[in-house]
Amino acid sequence: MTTQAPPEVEETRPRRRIVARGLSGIIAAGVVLGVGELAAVPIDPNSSPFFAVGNVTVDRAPEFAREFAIETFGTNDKPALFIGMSIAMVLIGALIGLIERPRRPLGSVALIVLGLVAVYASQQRITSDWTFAIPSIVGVVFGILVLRLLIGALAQVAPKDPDSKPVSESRLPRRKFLVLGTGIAAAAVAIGVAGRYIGARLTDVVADRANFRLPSVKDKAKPIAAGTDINVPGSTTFLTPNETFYRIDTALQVPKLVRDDWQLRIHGMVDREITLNWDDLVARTAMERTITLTCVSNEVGGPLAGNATWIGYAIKDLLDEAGVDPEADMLLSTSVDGWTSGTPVAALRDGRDAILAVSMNGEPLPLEHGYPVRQVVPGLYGFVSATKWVVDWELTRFDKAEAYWTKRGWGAQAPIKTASRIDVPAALAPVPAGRVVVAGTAWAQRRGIEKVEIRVDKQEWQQAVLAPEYSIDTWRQWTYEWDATAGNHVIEVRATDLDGNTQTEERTPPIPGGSTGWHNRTIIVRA
Ligand SMILES: Nc1nc2c(c(=O)[nH]1)N[C@H]1C(S)=C(S)[C@@H](COP(=O)(O)O)O[C@H]1N2
Ligand SMILES: [Mo]
Repeated sequence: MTTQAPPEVEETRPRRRIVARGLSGIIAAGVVLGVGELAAVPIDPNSSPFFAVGNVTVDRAPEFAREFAIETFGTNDKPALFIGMSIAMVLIGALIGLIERPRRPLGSVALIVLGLVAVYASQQRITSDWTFAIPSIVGVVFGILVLRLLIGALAQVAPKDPDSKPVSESRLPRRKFLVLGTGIAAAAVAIGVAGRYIGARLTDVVADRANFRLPSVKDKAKPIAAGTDINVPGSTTFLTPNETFYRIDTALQVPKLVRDDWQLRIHGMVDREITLNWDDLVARTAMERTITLTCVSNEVGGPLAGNATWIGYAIKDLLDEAGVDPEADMLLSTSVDGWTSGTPVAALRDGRDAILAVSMNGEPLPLEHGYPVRQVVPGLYGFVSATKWVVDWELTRFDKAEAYWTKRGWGAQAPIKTASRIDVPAALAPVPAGRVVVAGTAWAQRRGIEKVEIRVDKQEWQQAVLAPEYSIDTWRQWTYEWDATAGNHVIEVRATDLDGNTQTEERTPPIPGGSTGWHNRTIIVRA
């Protein structure tokens, strides 16, 4: 213990010391992530400690947390997760800085423990091997070095600390700390950004996609008849542009799979195992179909459905080529990032247009929608059918295998439930009294929509005017002319499918097999 008079720093600025310690920890945590990001470049984008932990968080999130995230952030759940993780990192980093001492390196021990967590997380992907642990280890080694350096420099500034080195009279140590801290923080950010940047350039999937000439198709999609699109401003268009098409997946980083690296292995309960590469695939006869995709997580009235024209190859033909064992009732498909879905083999062979798609609305698949290859199966929710970035097909049985969401409490088989939605007038946007156009969409893929009914303030149900049916596998738009009087009104909608079944009024949540209930909207009508 020193008996010398402490410098002013210590007496007048005790708070600054705490802040400086906290900052040291935050900078060290930033170094772990920044270095980890760069170290991940030669291995795999998902091997960085940040994404390794993020992926495990997504895969292991309890159902209530998932529902909360979807309800609160919708399809912005990924940015929300990144922000949440960054806040957690800052808090944990600050704590690490506060408990680190030159001779009692508790913060360093905490960093090692966190490093072990990241190493564990890095091993959890189907695609990971031991090398995925390297970025976390390298990151933590650098993080500890930086933490020791900064806390050591601080100890010189604050000689009252029992562990500290002898007093230095000058203010140099403090400047040294500031320079070191700022310099290292800037370097950590630069290294992290460089890692992301180089990683993105390494596989130029963007150029690969731009160079892909779509296959020519003779088996075209049926033309879209006039009136199929109701053209009511604010209402769902018949085709959904790729830019606004909903996106749902567990991929924190969009997989970067170039066509040359793509393969589809068809194996399991088959007569002949087949592995297709890109050229094998595009040598086949292409078909084009317009099909409405729907997510099981869609709430009543929600936006998680979209309609696109897809070009691809008949899944049925590929299955026939491999020769499916009659005992196999499930196609377990796996994406390049290890997500799985289980599709009933029967649904793939009953004559519906189940396709292995390479194009969406006249373009190669957008990266977020599965480039270069995804599945599209009419009538089944996406989580049991629409595998994006698909690379593996295993023919198996529902009593033997379980896909990603089924393991997490969702259904094993999930046909799309009939749904209808009011799009206009917009919620709570006042409309003038008089003739008001109510419009929206309805879907019952594989069965088709027979009628849509509207009722205002719980009075008699009235028939809406349906747009022409395009096919039973696409949604069907509708309009209803309403003579609105001033005041607040509640409009409800329900649809009946071509089997004659009307949507049930009973509200049930999306899990396990899709939400039910009538969509309603309160409309404010001005005098
Ligand atoms: N690889 C992969 N494919 C996936 C998913 C996923 O998480 N990973 N999600 C599925 C779900 S739940 C839906 S609803 C559809 C959504 O497809 P879209 O994002 O192109 O709209 O993709 C399916 N395919
Ligand atoms: Mo979904």
